[in-house]
Amino acid sequence: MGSRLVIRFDVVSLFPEMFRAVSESGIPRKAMEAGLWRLQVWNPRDFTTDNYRTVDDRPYGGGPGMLMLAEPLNKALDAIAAAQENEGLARGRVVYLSPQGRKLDHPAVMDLAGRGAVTLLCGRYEGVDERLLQRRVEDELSLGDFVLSGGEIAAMAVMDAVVRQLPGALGDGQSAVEESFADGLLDCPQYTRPESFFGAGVPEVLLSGHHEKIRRWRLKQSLGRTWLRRPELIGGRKLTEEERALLEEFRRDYESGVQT
Ligand code: 4G4
Repeated sequence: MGSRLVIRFDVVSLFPEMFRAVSESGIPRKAMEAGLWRLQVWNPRDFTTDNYRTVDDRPYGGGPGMLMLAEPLNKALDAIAAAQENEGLARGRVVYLSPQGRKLDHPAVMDLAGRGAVTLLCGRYEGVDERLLQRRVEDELSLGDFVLSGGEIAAMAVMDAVVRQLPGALGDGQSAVEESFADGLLDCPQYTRPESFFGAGVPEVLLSGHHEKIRRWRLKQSLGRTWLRRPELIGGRKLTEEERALLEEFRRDYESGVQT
């Protein structure tokens, strides 16, 4: 029997209720029902010991805002490690979502998808005491160069991206390898009914039933869009002879103003 790919996510967050957004809708919900992934959310407030259940304090050196205390986060991460061990899992990689992290991309998603357990740490306020990060965090990831009010939405984006890569997560007929970025290119334009929308039609070839022509048109559009919108992706990818020829064709069409 082949080993099924299952992931356990443990999330540390002051707002556990937010995570219903990923576990109760769409593909991730279906995948969870199919047993492909599990989620447990841990509230650092439950690991405080003072009467006020304090999770934040003012930064040494002064300045605006508050920081998350190291101690409740450390205890939450200890409890997570114990729970993972209890299930016979290797300790999950601890990932901190922050604007200072390296940019999340498809290879980073596939790396996480290959692990049995992943722990996501969500910052609030102005972030987390650096000593907790030094001691416990193994990887710092960012969705991009912008700031969110907390790491929760970034953590949900990571889980969604990872879960849809697990074998069986997408219904049959869909395949993660056929989608954008699996092959390092942007998706081609797509059309559905009606055949005319405010006078705009559908490219003839898509109505032709000629599967090989359709495949070549789609590949040409993917290459062309990637060249126009994300040229650095073309530079970092060796093209096959067919791809080189199709991109050349797209450029000639584009430079002479031909509509596809
Ligand atoms: C760490 C430090 C991720 C985490 C400060 C998290 C954007 C991203 C946070 C903060 C985040 C991203 C509250 C500023 C939480 N914002 N780009 N915010 N802030 O992936």
